[in-house]
Amino acid sequence: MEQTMRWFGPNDPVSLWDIRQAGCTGVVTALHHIPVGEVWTIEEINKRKQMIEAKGMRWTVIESLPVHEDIKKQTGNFEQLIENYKLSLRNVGACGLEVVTYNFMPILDWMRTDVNYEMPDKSRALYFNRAAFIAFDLFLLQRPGAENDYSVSDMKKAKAAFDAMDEAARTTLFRNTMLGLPGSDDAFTPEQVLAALKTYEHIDAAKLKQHLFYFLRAIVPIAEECGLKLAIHPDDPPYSILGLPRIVSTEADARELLAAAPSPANGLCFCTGSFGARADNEVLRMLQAFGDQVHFLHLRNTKRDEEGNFYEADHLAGDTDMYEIVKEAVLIMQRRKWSIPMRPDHGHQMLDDLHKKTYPGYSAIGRLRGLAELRGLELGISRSLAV
Ligand code: DNO
Repeated sequence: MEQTMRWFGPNDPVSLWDIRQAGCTGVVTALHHIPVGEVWTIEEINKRKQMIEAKGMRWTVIESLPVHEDIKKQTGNFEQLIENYKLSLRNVGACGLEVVTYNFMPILDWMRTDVNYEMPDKSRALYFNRAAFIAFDLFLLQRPGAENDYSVSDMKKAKAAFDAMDEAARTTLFRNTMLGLPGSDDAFTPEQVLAALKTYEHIDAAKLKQHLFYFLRAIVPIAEECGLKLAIHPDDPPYSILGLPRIVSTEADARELLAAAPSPANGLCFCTGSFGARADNEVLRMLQAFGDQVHFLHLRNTKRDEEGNFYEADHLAGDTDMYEIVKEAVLIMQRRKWSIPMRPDHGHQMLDDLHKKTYPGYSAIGRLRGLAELRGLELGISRSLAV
């Protein structure tokens, strides 16, 4: 696997040298300063590319070339926005980049209720607590109609969890759930979220799928022509939240979107942590099924419980058998004769990083640990397969 780490750009507290010292040959980044929907120019792409190459690495994957909400909803000037997206792809291709990650999650990207969950060794992990999340929805966000989405017993648990929180805990919960997108310091306001949710009132999963497939049919041929590999990121967590449809959550979803625009360019960012947060996703089987269309690997592990809570475990621990996953990745790469870019997705905040301000999940040392473990695992597996 090509070893990479995500870099949020010049403002990232983790530097490109840090990434290089972690043993990466590749960097995963995006032009976060360009507003969603605007064209990425060749000049801007090259500027970023040169920054990375100056440190002896290459820009392996774009994560993300974000999709404008109007494309997801097919509102406003979405046709023009699709044209802009195509042009960005052409520019990216002209600059010699290869893999483009994006997602089709409405409004919100990932969601956690706690970004400082203390592990027994005092490192900190990201955590999704279902009762806390429902409490947020019902009592803090006060989303109209939220009570129709949960069972009576779920709501009781949420009420009990909420009653047990003091003001500070409620404020923290609110802040965590309203965190903006990874790489951004801006948080959403409840008014923004409620207003945005309203705009999805008439969009169910079937409709959102149609919009995704429409988008794919428009952009996949361009990507193919430019020698690019598109990699859609799954929903995180992989089910509907806040009444919003989520359509890249399961094996069936992935199968459908790949079939909607068949092409070597139409592929997945296979995120073991996102798919793995759902007990009915057989992550290994999915990797076996989609191996030829996996253009990017996010390796991360989660530990679920029966209540629907999950925390981000060490990379080699948790519910997903990382040995089996990496072994399958090695087999896929042998077959495809291509080194799949991989990044250790998230890591615990630990050691010196406990005293630093970093993007939740993206501190340097925890990811370095994950990467080092995965690198060793891969080496051991490929050597033993070669004998
Ligand atoms: C979270 C990330 C996601 C991912 C986007 C891709 O840490 O894996 O936010 O970057 O969904 O578009």
